[in-house]
Amino acid sequence: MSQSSLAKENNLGQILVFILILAVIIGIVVLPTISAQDAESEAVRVWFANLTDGDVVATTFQVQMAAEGVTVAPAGELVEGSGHFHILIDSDFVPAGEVIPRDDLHQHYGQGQIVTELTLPPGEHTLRLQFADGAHTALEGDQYRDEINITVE
Ligand SMILES: [Cu+2]
Repeated sequence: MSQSSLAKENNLGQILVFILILAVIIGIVVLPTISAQDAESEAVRVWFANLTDGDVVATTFQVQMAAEGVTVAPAGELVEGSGHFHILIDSDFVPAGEVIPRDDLHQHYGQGQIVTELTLPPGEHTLRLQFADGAHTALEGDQYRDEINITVE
């Protein structure tokens, strides 16, 4: 083996070691930071706590609402990361940025309630849970929504 090809091989070895060290640094420092950020943005969730899709319930039934990553608070004040629940009965979600209407099919829980009772006529119904800010404005993203189909007997 000539001296010049030996020198080339040494260089290649150094480059490989350098790449390996770089990969380890990325693995230790960069990737956990990225996944921690993901976890943070995924942490918000709202859902019907005591009902699941396909449930059969009596005409009058209890509904429990749960939230994770946001604070349930009375309406009136606009506080980042907080808001209140709405149950939409057989009605589509309100688009993000729009104010949730107030009528029989759009129930506001503006005292910060997390449990309520509904009375519905027998048949199949779709319940949508929508979390909105202190001014009743629907928030962006599926994490602020839940949807179930139930049968009322
Ligand atoms: Cu509201």
